[in-house]
Amino acid sequence: MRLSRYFLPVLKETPADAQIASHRYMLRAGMIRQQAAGIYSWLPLGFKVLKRIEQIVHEEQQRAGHIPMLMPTIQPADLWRESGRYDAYGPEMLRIRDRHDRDMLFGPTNEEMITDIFRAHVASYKSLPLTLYHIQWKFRDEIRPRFGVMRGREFYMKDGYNFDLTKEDALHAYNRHMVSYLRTYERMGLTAIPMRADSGPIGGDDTHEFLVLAPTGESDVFYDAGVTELKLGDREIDYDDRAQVKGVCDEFTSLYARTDETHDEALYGEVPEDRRRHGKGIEVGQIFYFGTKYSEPMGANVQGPDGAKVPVHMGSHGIGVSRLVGAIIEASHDDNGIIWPEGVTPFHVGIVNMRVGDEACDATSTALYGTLKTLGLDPLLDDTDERAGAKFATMDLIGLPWRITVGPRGLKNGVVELTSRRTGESEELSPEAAVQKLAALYEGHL
Ligand code: P5A
Repeated sequence: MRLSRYFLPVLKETPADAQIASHRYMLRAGMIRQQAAGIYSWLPLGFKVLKRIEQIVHEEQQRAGHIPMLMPTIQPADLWRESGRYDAYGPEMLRIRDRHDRDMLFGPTNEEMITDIFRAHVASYKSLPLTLYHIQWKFRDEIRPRFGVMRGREFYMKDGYNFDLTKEDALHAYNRHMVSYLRTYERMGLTAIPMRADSGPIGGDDTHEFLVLAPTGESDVFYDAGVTELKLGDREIDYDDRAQVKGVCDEFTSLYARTDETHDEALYGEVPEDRRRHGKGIEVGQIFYFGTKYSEPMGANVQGPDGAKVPVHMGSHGIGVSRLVGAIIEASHDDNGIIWPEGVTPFHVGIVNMRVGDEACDATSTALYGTLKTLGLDPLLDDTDERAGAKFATMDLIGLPWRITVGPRGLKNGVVELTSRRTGESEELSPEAAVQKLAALYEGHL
């Protein structure tokens, strides 16, 4: 993309009502615009990051064997009356009446709807196990929407639902989700720690939240410092291998890590004192096993191997896709702006043409731009006639991990400058060497 033709409405001023870095930078970098409390438009730069995150979520869900689909945002109230949640959900549910006086709602989650789909089309245990998921907008009329996309009213969620014959099978689905989530967050450059939590309006006793540690997080967390060292890395996972998947879950959940909802002072006291930590975290996902809570009242039964009809065991599993944009910024920024991890950056590299109109600068910038694109990279070329200082400030603000600076002085010696946004370190390279280096850096991220 050429910056001169892009839509990047950056703000110079710090918005007064934005209290945390991610909200400030998302507004200043022209990523979002608030349209009503907790409701945002995603401007092109923000939309690009949202889509990169969504793509990683899709890839990791499908790697785990889960099947994508799409359900609507608007749901009939009657489905929720069947499960008993229409009244139980409370004022967070946005209730709507259509022109025929039918009660509808803007879905805050989809347990009822997916259970309805399942009961209409699946009758035998032979169709199990089954995990369906979608990525769709949700609405929760939060009492205090705040911190930008972190606690929105309209927000984008990946929600998946597993259907299994037995509790044991459903717990494997739970474990599979835990491992796939660990991989998903790691690909985004995040450490998200699974913590025992409370199930709230979704239900069930088994639930873990995934928390990114950050002082601006809204959840109180207590943990053994050892959990922050755990990494899934690039180990091979066979998602059908129950023992392996459970082994990974045990590794990630055996040390103490709980939110304040389930915090247990006695158990915490058993953690060696020098490893006890109490801090704040951002909840970027949650997984649940709730057995037959929805299948029983809604009649989602299958015929088992012995011919008897039994309600299926279910769980649901959510990732806060739009919240992740904010969470990643909270975890990765400095005083000058955002620092995107390579896995989610909106553009892979910014090319700053220091003297637009200079023949050599224009030719080299354009050639770099073309070559990078041919290699499958997505560069942003600053071909505007802003001053150098303003160009660098914008690049720092929008946080592309790499910047190539093309200036007349360097070109006289046949070099451009490649700068890391994270370390601020620069090196002078020939344009060809800069391209090669970037291609190598992004291997595995394309
Ligand atoms: C699991 C999927 C559920 O709704 N039903 C379907 C289950 N879980 S949850 O924990 O309530 O939500 C899943 C994730 O969505 C994000 N989230 C939000 N993001 C932005 N603004 C909000 N108001 C908001 N509410 C929830 C969180 O990341 C949460 O973990």
